[in-house]
Amino acid sequence: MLIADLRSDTVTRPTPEMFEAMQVAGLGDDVLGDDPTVIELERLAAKLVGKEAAVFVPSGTMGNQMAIATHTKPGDAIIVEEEAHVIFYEVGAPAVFANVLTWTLPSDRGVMDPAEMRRRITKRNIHTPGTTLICIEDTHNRAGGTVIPLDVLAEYRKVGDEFGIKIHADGARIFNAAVAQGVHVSEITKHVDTVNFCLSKGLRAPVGSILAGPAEFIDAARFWRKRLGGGMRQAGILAACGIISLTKMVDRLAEDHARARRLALELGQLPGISCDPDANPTNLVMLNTEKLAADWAAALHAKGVWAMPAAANRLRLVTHADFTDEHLEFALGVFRSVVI
Ligand code: TLP
Repeated sequence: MLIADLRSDTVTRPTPEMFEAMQVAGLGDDVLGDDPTVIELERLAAKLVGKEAAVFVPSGTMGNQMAIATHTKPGDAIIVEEEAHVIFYEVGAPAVFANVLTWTLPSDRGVMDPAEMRRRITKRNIHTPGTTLICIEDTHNRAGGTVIPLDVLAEYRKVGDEFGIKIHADGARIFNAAVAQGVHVSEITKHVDTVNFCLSKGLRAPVGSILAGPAEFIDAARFWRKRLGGGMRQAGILAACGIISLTKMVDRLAEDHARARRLALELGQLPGISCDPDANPTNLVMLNTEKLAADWAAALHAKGVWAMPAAANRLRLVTHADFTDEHLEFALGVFRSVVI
């Protein structure tokens, strides 16, 4: 039976070219700093996002937490959107590792208001923690893969510069944001000090993320990677796939966006479901369900369509390279046939 796995873009399997690249990759010991394929990936990644340096890390979660811990001191405050991945899905890590306080801000579909940001910044004194980092998420996962407009990013930069506060982007899907806006990724990353992005989502690598930023920052972040147990040895095997991700997998993200739009347009017409396609501009589709999303997920699963609830009445579908046109037609048919 065909399975349409829409749980996440993390489910993509490496391509035949990736398997081949793993076999022939030059290897060393990355903790000792001499794995040539990791070095090549880090150089390529840094150049792509217009930063001095980059470090290859096992996961996006680790990249984000290394960034927060490197940018801050225990007891500092950071500004972050209230439904951001670092708040919602990283198991309280900012409190555990960096020991920071989080000022969480509401947003309009993942986009925080720069004026509100300015109001929430605190200066360190005998009572208040100092705010030392703004953390943004682009695309925004829980908001439905939404994109932060470039002019808003420029406003964030102004706020950061005005208060001497660094900006970190959780850009797990930043290439989706770039493709959706028709710009080179560096047009986004030029507004932030550091960026974390995943190779293992829409870009199809089996494992791995990149944290990029100023050389001195990345040197310091490497200590956090080791401290968190993220030092990898012959990591060139994985980096070889990451190189293919960055050189060959970016443009095809437009296909995932087109299939997501079809899902949003057609499923939003079904009884008991609503969805605004314009609110889901990339590869994530959030369906508002009258009945419980968990009931939808169970009924769909029984028929070969896998999806995860994002909230009680919100079902998340994520398109990716292993979700083809055939899967799309199949999934639409299954949705039409399900009775909740
Ligand atoms: N997100 C996963 C789950 O954790 C929810 C998914 O399936 O979407 N930032 C953002 C915005 C993310 O969406 C994710 C993964 C991460 C960071 C963390 O990446 P990993 O899973 O590599 O730690």
